[in-house]
Amino acid sequence: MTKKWGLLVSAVAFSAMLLTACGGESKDQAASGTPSAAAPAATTGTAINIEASNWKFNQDTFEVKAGEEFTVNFKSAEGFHGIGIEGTDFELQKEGSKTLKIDKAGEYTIFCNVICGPDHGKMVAKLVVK
Ligand SMILES: [Cu+2]
Repeated sequence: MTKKWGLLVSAVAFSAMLLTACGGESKDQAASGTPSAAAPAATTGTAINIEASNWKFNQDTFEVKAGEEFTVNFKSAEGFHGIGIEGTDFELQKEGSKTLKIDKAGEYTIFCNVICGPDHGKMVAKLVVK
């Protein structure tokens, strides 16, 4: 019985996610009642906080150190977005935290990996690895 209920809840949450994926308003998220997945894991090294809204990130540039683990805390503050980091297999959607290490210094593009609306293509930021 519990299992059935869990499936139903997942299905409903998933539909809500699909609906908000098109750059919907943030109030949709509250309505979905999805438990927050944002319980921040133990932070490793530097933490960068990336927040996405329609259709931009909270900063143009983020900076981390080469060869050192860092934690990315991601949140879709408005709408439903995700992030990927060019040249890595890093990805997060909606919200969450993940640790990453990049050995090679340089500039990497952070992009939105959810087709989120008309200005999806503008959702890029720079990750500077020094
Ligand atoms: Cu997008």
